Amino acid sequence: MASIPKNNQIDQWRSIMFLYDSALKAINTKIEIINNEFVQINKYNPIEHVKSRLKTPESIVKKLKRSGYDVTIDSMIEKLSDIAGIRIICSFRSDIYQIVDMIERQKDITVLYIKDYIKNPKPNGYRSYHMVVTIPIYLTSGPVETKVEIQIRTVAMDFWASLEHKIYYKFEGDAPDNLQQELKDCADMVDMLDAKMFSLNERILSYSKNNIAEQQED
Ligand code: 0O2
Repeated sequence: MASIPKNNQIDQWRSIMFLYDSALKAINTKIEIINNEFVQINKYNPIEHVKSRLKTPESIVKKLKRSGYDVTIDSMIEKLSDIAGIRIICSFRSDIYQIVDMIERQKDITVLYIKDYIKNPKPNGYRSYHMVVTIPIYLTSGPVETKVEIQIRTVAMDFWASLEHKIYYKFEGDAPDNLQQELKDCADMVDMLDAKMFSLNERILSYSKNNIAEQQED
């Protein structure tokens, strides 16, 4: 196959990244609306914060090489699902599944696949809910379905994942056994903390409801 002239590749790269960037914007807006609707219905804010990012060219090349794929724009589009990534950080585990449900009900979002690392944590202790979705981006030439990876996790899970990520890269994936074991122990503590915070919150909510009911009876 004849090689593509360099400026064509640059143009192709720019057009592709424009699509991913637009998809991030579209999903971010949807999440904001979902959050606002949630606040209206449930009277509290389930989302602590949202982070979004486009994967860097270095990170794209590294991942393609690590997975044994060709380092080309076509293989990046076909094989990588997390070039556009959004992370939604929630207070409680139960919020995660409500948000997932609200995302799944959006008519223009197609869920390609999910990975529920909360129900099935990774052996290292990683917990998070991953959805790979597509959303149409309307260009003058027509709609282009564009992939976005949405990661949803609690504040505590996110705290753990950031530290684990740092250690993973520091030791290039080969951290000493004792460090890996301590991280796994921390992941179990994070899980316990999430469960405790959830039950505490439930008690606080039922206390407020009972208080209001008692005040109305008086
Ligand atoms: P980076 O450097 O964060 O971008 P798929 O995307 O489904 O085709 P993949 O990448 O194996 O294949 O999917 P998976 O398991 O859903 O992982 C996607 C991303 O989730 C990773 O991207 C990480 O950001 C995060 N992740 C997955 N496993 C772990 C883990 O054990 N620890 C931490 N801290 N994060 C994890 P990248 O490109 O691997 O890494």
